[in-house]
Amino acid sequence: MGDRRRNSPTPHASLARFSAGRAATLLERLPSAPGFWRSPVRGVGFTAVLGLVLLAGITLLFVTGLLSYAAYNPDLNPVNDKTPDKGLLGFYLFAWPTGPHWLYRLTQGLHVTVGIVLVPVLLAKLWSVVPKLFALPPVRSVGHALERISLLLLVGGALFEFLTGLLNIQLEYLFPGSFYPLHFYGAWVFFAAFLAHAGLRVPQAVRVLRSGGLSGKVRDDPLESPDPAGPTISRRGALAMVGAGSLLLLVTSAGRSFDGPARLLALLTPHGAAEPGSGPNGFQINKTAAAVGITTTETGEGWWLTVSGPAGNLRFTRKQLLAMDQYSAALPIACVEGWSTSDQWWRGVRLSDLAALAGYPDRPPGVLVESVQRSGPFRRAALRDNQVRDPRSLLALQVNGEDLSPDHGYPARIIVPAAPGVLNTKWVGRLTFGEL
Ligand code: HEM
Ligand SMILES: Nc1nc2c(c(=O)[nH]1)N[C@H]1C(S)=C(S)[C@@H](COP(=O)(O)O)O[C@H]1N2
Ligand SMILES: [Mo]
Repeated sequence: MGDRRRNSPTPHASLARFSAGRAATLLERLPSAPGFWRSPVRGVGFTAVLGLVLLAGITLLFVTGLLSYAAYNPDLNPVNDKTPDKGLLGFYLFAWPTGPHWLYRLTQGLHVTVGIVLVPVLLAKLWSVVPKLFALPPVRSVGHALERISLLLLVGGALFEFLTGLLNIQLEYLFPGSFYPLHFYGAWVFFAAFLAHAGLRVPQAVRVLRSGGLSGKVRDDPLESPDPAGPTISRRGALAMVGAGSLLLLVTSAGRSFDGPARLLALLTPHGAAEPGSGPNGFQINKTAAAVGITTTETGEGWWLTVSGPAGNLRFTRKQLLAMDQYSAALPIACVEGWSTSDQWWRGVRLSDLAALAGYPDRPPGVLVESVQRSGPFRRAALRDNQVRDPRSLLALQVNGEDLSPDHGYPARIIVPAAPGVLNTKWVGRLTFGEL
């Protein structure tokens, strides 16, 4: 300041000095200047704690995410596969089991709840390393360039996966059809970058926490501000705030996987609090009959079920189905969006009995299920032989002691143990048993 006011020998030199000074102060004010980031909370110990939490949480997210894809049995039939171009990435697929009957409820409840709960941790982690993202020069060597590219995939991948996941559960099918491949490919890119980063950083994180601990001084701490501002909160306090944020999200979202008062607390999520209404059919609905254009024209007196197989095409009215042996099974609905119901008391005809009528008296094969619904992504689904053979797998006609309501799939719907909701086709019109 004072410098600039002094008289200079020539106007030109003064101008040059003036702009150089201005440029220097401007540079110091940019996020790329080490002095720009002044929070005394930043430090490699703080980053290490958040990183280790993410290591556990994101590994769980990746595993449960891959399981969710496997649960659709995408390799069984193209109608189950929302990512048909997966290629080698489908190497791990297996026949999804039918037990324990709450399996998908658990894996997908964890996937969505952990994803929501990790948001504050992810944001805090990004905040803790943000000076590094702006550091100049952007690239120092070939090795450094490679690391920067992997960081781009890591940060971009993390933001992309969390955003697409959160938007999908909040705004149901915002990206119709395309959500599944986007989130699936994104997961592989993100997790590859994540593993590379963790491989480099976990040893460092463990070392730092063993030696200095969270608040201890680390020599040449790469994340400590060179010009720290006065403290307003301790590192421990900042971590506690992140933890409190996560806890709040946990309390306001986990309830969508439970009944009773817990569900009332699920304020943050669709199909959470207070939605389902009361009565025997008073549990969560994904799409109502009206939403997919189902009317009594399709499901009223004129409805019949077609069952196809080696025995030909057989037709059954609802009355005829009700006259067959009826079985009960206590099974939940567990949606890919993470919400689930507790066990409902379904009653109807065993899929294996229908397979026997279709010409497969023992060891029935899989079945292609088609709804009377004319369009929409979930109007058809294929079930594997292990699912057809499970005695709890039903073409349900009733639930909790009453006829199915129109919204829960009247006149008949599929219910299969441990399967994702998308395989529990509503308003069924045709079953085709055989090689799929
Ligand atoms: C969503 C996952 C994660 C994201 C987006 C992320 C992002 C980042 C970024 C952008 C940096 C700055 C890199 C640089 O230019 O130096 C960084 C540094 C660091 N990360 Fe992560 N990270 C994640 C997970 C993890 C995990 C699982 C660990 C393991 C404990 C970890 C430990 C560290 C450590 C110790 C540093 C400081 C490195 C240093 O400057 O010395 N991070 N992270
Ligand atoms: N015909 C048809 N069946 C369907 C769907 C659909 O859109 N159409 N949605 C599925 C999905 S995604 C879920 S989670 C369950 C929800 O069943 P509910 O609405 O009875 O709870 O139904 C499944 N069956
Ligand atoms: Mo669903």
